[in-house]
Amino acid sequence: MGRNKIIFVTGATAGIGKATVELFAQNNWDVIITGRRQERLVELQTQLQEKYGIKVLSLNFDVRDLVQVQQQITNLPEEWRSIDVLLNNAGLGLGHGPFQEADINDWEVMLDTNVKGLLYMSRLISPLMIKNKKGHIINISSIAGKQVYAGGHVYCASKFAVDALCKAMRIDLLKYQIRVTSINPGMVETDFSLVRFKGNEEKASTMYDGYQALTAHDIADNVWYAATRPPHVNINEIIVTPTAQANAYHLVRDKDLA
Ligand code: NDP
Ligand code: 8X3
Repeated sequence: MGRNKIIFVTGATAGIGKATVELFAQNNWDVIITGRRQERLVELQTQLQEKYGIKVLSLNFDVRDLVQVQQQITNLPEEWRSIDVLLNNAGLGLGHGPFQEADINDWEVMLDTNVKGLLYMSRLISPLMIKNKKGHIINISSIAGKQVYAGGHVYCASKFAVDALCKAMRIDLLKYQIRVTSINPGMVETDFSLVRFKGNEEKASTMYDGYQALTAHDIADNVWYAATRPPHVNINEIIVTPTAQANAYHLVRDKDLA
């Protein structure tokens, strides 16, 4: 019997990344789970192994740290080097206010995580995919990478960069038949807003008040769809919003429905 396929997910300790590893594990994929919160990785690894009987490799590192990323990828055990899917998911928004008043450190964190982290991961894993003659890089971008909204400045810029990098990687990896997909969600109810508003629960929860936001599982389902097409099919991009949202500017709450 051949071995299971492997998905490598950055930011598997919460939200979209966690829902994705659960869905793939449920479907007999082996999973590489990563994130900075070690206690969550330990708990998730045990849960996935016990519930689904699949193999789990847990790697505790920060995608912003090139030295750590290099060490983790260089030292991947042989049986984990044949990666079928890399999901670049680790990311965040920090702050939501006028550009001219923003905390510059928030910009550094967003650009280092959303752009440079994704670059480090893709740069180091794509040669393994080329060597194995198979692979698929799936990037979680955002509708913020398609439209700029007030107070979104650097978060939007980071996701516009992800959009450009997806297109660029698709071209350069073409001759190796490595697929590249971007998934661009609208509002998904996760810890995203809690992180963006720096722990302000009240402010975070108002983002999801009065309408049905997407769930992390909805996005995991998009990742699954993209990853399980026949080898000759590449889903270039998916833009997905709640039914209550038309784009980055138009969202209808229940009280305003016709
Ligand atoms: P969560 O806050 O729930 O999860 C974020 C994940 O990213 C966590 O697992 C976190 O793990 C990880 N992460 C953050 N920074 C780092 C880092 N420096 N190194 C390693 N891992 C890191 O948010 P979501 O699940 O919503 O976000 C996932 C992705 O989806 C992000 O790229 C986000 O921009 C994107 N997105 C989210 C939308 C939404 O409305 N929620 C909409 C569109 C896109 P840990 O803290 O343990 O390191
Ligand atoms: C997260 C969704 O619209 O808040 O990427 O930017 S949004």
